[in-house]
Amino acid sequence: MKYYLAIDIGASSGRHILGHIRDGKMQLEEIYRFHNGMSEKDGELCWDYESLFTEIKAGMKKCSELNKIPVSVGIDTWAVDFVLLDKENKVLGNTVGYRDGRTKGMDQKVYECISEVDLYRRTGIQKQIFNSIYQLMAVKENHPEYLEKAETMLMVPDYFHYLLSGIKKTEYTNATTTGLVSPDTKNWDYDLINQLGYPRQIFREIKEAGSVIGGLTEEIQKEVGYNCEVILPATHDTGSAVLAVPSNEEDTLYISSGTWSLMGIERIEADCSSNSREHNLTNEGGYEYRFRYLKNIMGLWMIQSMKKEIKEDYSFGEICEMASKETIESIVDCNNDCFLAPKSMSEEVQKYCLNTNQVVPKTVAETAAVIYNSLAKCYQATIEEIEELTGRTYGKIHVIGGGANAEYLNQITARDTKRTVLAGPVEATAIGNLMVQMIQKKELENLESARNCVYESFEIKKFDA
Ligand code: ADP
Ligand code: LRH
Repeated sequence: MKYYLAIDIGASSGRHILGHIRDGKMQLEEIYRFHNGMSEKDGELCWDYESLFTEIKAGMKKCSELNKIPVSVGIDTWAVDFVLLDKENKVLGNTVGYRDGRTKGMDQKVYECISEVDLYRRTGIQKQIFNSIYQLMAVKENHPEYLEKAETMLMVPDYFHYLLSGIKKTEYTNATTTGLVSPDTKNWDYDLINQLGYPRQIFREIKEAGSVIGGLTEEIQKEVGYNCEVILPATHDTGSAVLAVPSNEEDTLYISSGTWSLMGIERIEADCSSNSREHNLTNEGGYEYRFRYLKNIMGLWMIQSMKKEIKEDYSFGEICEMASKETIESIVDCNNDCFLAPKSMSEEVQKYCLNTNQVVPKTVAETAAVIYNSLAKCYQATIEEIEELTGRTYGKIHVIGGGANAEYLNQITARDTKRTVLAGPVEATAIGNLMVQMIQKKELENLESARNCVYESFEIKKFDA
């Protein structure tokens, strides 16, 4: 049996999933899971890459214990965050995460170098204040010494791949989320990088998803008990997730639903027009240089944050079930920046309702109901925008990722959008990660047959409009 290991680290949790093909179907085994999140350090919201790497190795060791040694391993994580490495390959500064406030005002600094209109025309990336382009401007403004000392900029999964293999490579799909890659050349836009005054030599050669970058270092082999190839999956988690949408139909609409809700379609050409920019849609780079034309919606982060604040230890399933019994009709604008990193999510939702003269939710169930209903409304508005921009219609929505478990949200999404919702697979990101490794190793023929295999292998629940 040939096993492949996907290490999928989302903003809220990470997991090691072993995959193999049996009788034409993909089989998954979750062998390790760990928590993830940002926490404050020196007044900045940071990730803890050291502890994440310890978890990465602990999960890899599990394969030895189970005597299921993978042929290859690949890591995907959330997008936009990066490390700057000095000449000794040490991380410069705090490992600041995308929800930190350091990017405030950095958009204007960027637009002093290039107008917002030109930036979108060149990169096609939706403006989000936390994109790496704005984070790098924050480094340039507050810690120019880091940029002076930096030899390499690596995106988070590239950094972990480097720690595993000793080889520094930049994977294409995640690189596009920096806002510094050209959708035409699929390479760093060095003119843009020069215009912004970022040191061009820190941006490494870009490799396509599916590239083999090497084996494990001797030190890692000793720790985990085996050697295997390190293969670049679509290292942007959304890039991996969307590969696992179980459909080969032309007009397929998806929501990759986890910490964020990423709603959109796959297409061959990027749309960098003003119309697209005005609707704040993005063209993220995908496997085989396809594009994900989508919108970032604040997503289940709002539920996650609320869950953390409450004293009761409800599960996500319980919160979702409780919300389904409520009748409160208040709606918030999920994409309002006030929900990005509030001190208290429940209070922020309440404040929003108060300020807009709506009923203020008081209980956990009511607050969750407001959030779920607001997400469904946001999905409805986003479909309309995508249909207008693409001139196509979409009769179904594929919901993939952890959020596919949220039955109530699936029901109201079907109700509000008047579309059939097809929910699953839940572990789409890990599956997409595995698909790229399996295609590279010729276990699966190509993306089309891999998507058929996903369709055959996993349960998909249907919710009628
Ligand atoms: P990420 O990869 O961004 O960390 P996941 O894809 O793991 O996120 O999705 C996690 C989210 O899925 C949770 O925040 C939660 O809202 C939702 N979720 C998971 N399981 C359930 C469930 N049983 N019922 C309702 N929602 C769920
Ligand atoms: C989802 C995700 C999304 C990005 C955000 C930073 O996990 O990668 O695609 O926009 O995190």
